[in-house]
Amino acid sequence: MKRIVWTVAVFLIGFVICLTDAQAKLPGEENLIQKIKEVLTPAVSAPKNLPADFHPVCATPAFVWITGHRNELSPEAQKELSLIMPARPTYTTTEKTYNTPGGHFKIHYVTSTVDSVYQSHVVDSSGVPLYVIFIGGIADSVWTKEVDSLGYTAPPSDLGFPGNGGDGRYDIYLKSMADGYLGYSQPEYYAPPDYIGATSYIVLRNDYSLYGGNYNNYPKVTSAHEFFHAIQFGSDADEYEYVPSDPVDPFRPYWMELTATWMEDMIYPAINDYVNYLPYFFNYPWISLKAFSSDPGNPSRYYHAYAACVWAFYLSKRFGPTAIRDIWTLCADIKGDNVLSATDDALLLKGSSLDNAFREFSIWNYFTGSRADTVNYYAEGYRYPLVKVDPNQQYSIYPVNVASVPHPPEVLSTNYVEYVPDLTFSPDNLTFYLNGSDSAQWKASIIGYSSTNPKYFTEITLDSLRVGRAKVNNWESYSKIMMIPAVVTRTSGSFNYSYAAFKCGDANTSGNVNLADVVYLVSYLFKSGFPPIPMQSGDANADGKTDLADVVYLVSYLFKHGPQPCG
Ligand SMILES: [Ca+2]
Ligand SMILES: [Ca+2]
Ligand SMILES: [Ca+2]
Ligand SMILES: [Ca+2]
Repeated sequence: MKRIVWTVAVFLIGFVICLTDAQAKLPGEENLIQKIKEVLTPAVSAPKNLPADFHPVCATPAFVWITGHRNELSPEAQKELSLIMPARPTYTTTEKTYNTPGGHFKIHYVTSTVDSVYQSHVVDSSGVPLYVIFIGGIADSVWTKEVDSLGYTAPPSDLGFPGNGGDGRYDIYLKSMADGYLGYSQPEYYAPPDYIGATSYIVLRNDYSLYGGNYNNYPKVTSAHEFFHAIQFGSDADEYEYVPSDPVDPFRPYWMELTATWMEDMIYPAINDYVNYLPYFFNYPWISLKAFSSDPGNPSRYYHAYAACVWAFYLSKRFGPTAIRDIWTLCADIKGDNVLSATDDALLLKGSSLDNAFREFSIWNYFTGSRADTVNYYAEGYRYPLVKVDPNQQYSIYPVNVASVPHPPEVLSTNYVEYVPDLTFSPDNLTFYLNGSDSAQWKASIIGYSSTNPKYFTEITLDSLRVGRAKVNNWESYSKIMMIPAVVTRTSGSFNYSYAAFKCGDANTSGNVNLADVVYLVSYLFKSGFPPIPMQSGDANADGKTDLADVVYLVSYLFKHGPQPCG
């Protein structure tokens, strides 16, 4: 009942705003206000039976775009925001504070009302609740690791700014917030020296029992995650993709979220909470690395930015532990979204590029779960799910000839196409052909996989028509051949591709190459006979055309010791 009344109220508010000032609204502002209201609504249930696939998330994205854009909201939205969200969090009873021993943090809390900290009566000799001391100890530890050990620049101090929580210490507020959220960071004032980075404060839950305990892992990974947001805001508080045509999620801080989730494991490597998000990456390989959604009703996109932390795990293992820091340093050169070019620049210095790294990343993502190789790929890959192969893209009967795909890959995403060798069709080799949409840039790979070594890896190099092929010899030595097309275009969209798997030169699809194929080709070319299926199987010299030159090539191969079909 309560929920219905609330929904109606929100709807009416939205309706009134629509009537009064439709022109002045920013894209997504209604969704933003609703989201912030939702987050700031105190928790109503503790503990409760959460759905099996539920996972609490960071609420920071809703708060990121207020910095620098609050003044662009419609007057109604600004007024509403000032009511629900004052400059700093407030309490309805007297606020208490605790300065952490490390000297960096001031913890704000209360011991009564809905915001009361967990077990507020359990205190130390000076009367400070042990829960507050516990949170303070975590915060000090996170600062030591992220700033002193990993070398990230500390967030700028709020000393000298209005409403700074009392002094220049970094402020953490313990508050009740809605079920489903772990905490958030709020960027606040653009700060010197360059006014690209911003000060910030953090809000953590006064009580994590909703998720099964308080002196447990959630305060730790949440603090590591949110404090890394504070460091990010200090570099570039606007490092997110901005898509004004999206009325729901114009602000997409995917890079902030995926690196903050990765950071959890840098600080607390034994907790592995990030693994809970990973199915939302590995079950949907065709969803963009940049995907971002604030809609929990769309879990594959709602959780995707957290699950995409595997990109940061790949970058940091492959290019060294400072790779993420290097990219964030370059992100800070330009206010706003430049992460993909920053990544490209950082990787060029390390002898790679964004395109080449993304192709390699698509290979790493095959070596998880039962296929994990913790030396060459993800250190904790055995904890990760296997990447999803669509059942309609698993083949064991040849030849294969497919014109469109069930999940055209989005920008910076992939598909996995699986071929199980059929030695009764062809015992020695098969050729894998790929033709990607011309409106995208592609990188493609072939893996010859077996549970034992050796494995086989090659790139399918695509020409200017986005066409390429790879011939895999001795394919019987692998249990599966995987073809992995990846879209490395960086803008937006999803892109179809066609593909085929055949024995090159086997124009009549008998599974072997002999005089009958020459006869078949001649019949097709000169006597209106049936075409080769797929047409590429007749293209023995692999020049993209099936014509007389292929007849000559096949005759040379069969009778004059000429080169093999497709080389
Ligand atoms: Ca302060
Ligand atoms: Ca930037
Ligand atoms: Ca044949
Ligand atoms: Ca040809």
